[in-house]
Amino acid sequence: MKQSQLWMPTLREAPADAEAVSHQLLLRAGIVRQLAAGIYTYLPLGRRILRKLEHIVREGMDQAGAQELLLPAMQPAELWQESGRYDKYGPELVRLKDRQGREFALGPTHEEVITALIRNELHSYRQMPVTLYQIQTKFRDEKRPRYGLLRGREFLMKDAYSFDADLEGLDRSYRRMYDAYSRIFSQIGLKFRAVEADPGTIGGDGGTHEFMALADIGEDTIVVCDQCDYAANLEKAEFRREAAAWTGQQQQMRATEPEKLHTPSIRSIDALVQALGCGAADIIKTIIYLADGAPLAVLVRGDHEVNELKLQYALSITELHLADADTVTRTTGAAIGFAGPAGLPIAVAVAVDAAVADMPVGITGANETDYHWSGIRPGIDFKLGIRGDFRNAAEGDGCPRCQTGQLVFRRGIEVGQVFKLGTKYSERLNARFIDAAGKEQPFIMGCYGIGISRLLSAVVEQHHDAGGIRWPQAIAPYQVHIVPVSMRDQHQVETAEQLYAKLSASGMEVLLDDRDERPGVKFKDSDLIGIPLRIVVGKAAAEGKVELKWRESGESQVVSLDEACAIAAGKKQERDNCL
Ligand code: 9G3
Repeated sequence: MKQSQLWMPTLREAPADAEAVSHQLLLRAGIVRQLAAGIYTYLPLGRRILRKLEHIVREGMDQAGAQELLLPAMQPAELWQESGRYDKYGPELVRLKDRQGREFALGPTHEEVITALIRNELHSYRQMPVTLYQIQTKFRDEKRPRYGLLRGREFLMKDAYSFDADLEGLDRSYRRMYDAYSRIFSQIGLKFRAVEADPGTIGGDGGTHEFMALADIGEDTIVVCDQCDYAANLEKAEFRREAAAWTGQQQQMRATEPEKLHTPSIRSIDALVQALGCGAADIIKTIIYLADGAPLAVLVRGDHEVNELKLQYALSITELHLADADTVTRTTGAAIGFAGPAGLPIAVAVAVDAAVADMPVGITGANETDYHWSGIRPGIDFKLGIRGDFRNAAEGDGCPRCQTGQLVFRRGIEVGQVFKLGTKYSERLNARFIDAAGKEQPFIMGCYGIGISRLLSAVVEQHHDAGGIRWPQAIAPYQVHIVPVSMRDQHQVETAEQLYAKLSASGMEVLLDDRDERPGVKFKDSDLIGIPLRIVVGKAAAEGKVELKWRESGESQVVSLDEACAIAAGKKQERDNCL
């Protein structure tokens, strides 16, 4: 492709409202343009990259035995009413009426549609397992679209659905998809971790995994072991349980009776640590919740955070909300920041995290504004109430899987997710088959998503530098960027043309920068759009030499024309092998 023909409107600066690096670079490199909030056009360069991503995902799905189909984006509201989800989703579900006034939704996902299709077509266990997938535009009217393609309102997703006759079959389908995802993300060149996620509705181990691309812009906090491959999202992460040793402060406090401390306006853990010279681990943090409407005091150590999901599961709480200031004052008799377990009204249930129950003594709020207690002894100065694991994993906790690893927090962009749905949709939509015993059973389903357009941004988040994007070989819009330094030097032009013809003839995707621009502009643009291999045709062309420059590593070498072709082709050979 001649760059003078390519419509690639690069920008020197990104618009101010583009915060994420990937968003800035996708705009500056002429890859996308925004039509409306969260709604994007893929320009020619962007379309090429998207097609390569689709190709890799398609290959991966086909190799895993899944079959591609294409489902409608317009979905009759009746299906969502049958599944009970029509009212569950609010404004995020894009709704419209057809000319007869019949209600439709623009598909944010396709569980209902695929189940309705299958219930009319699959009737016997002999026809299973079957996994179907599509690559299609999804619509979700996000409240806060942001970071370009990372959180859009119209985006490209591969969504797959598996149908099995029993749970063992689902395990097999799930594992095949899980393994296919690992291959796909590796092939794309993404650093990722498959994290155990909240199993949500369907029980059983391995209920859900989320594939997280590691990136600081990521909205999800994941917990990973620094030694083994344990990884989980924060709401589900476990940790090795170890009784903490008594701190010096705790030993001191243990020796004396509880003492009331005047702590005017000292409401936070940090302020308390400053004022009392204690550690956060010496404090018993008391947080007041409304659990299904009833006040609940949750105690966690000062250096820990409440894990609300664990709390809800353990105490079978449906609605859990932090109590507002008035409720806290009504419940504890004090302003927020002075709540403590000692002296709470009997009506207030108390949930004590195991780490607090292990403390010999601690500093707590006095349930009196501007006062705290030191030397409060769990089980002596207050009843332990309901004990359990109610806290988030913390950095430095031991790994729950291997005995030596420690947990560290990372940020991740969710680029894929695999779910075991079980019969959630087949029951609601009455999708059944006849099993081997002649009995009618609901299908056992799984669903599997990859955010294809989101992948584009995730790759850029992981592959860029100050100069711009550094595309991994497998999805780069072109493989080689030939840059003649001066279009006025006939020798350079001829050499560049020769190289372009030869490499293109060998099947490579080549971009030739034939613009009559200053070298600096050409090199800046080349760094920006990030084609993996640049061949600079400069003065040395007179001696038949050109300079190869690798975008990812920055390495460069001067070689003969033939060597340049061989190396470039070899690079291509390497790519074809891995595809
Ligand atoms: C909705 C809206 C937004 C949604 C959903 C439904 C997320 C919804 C979860 C999934 C689960 C899997 C198949 C591919 C992989 C993910 N956001 N989800 O169900 F109506 Cl407005 O989409 N679906």
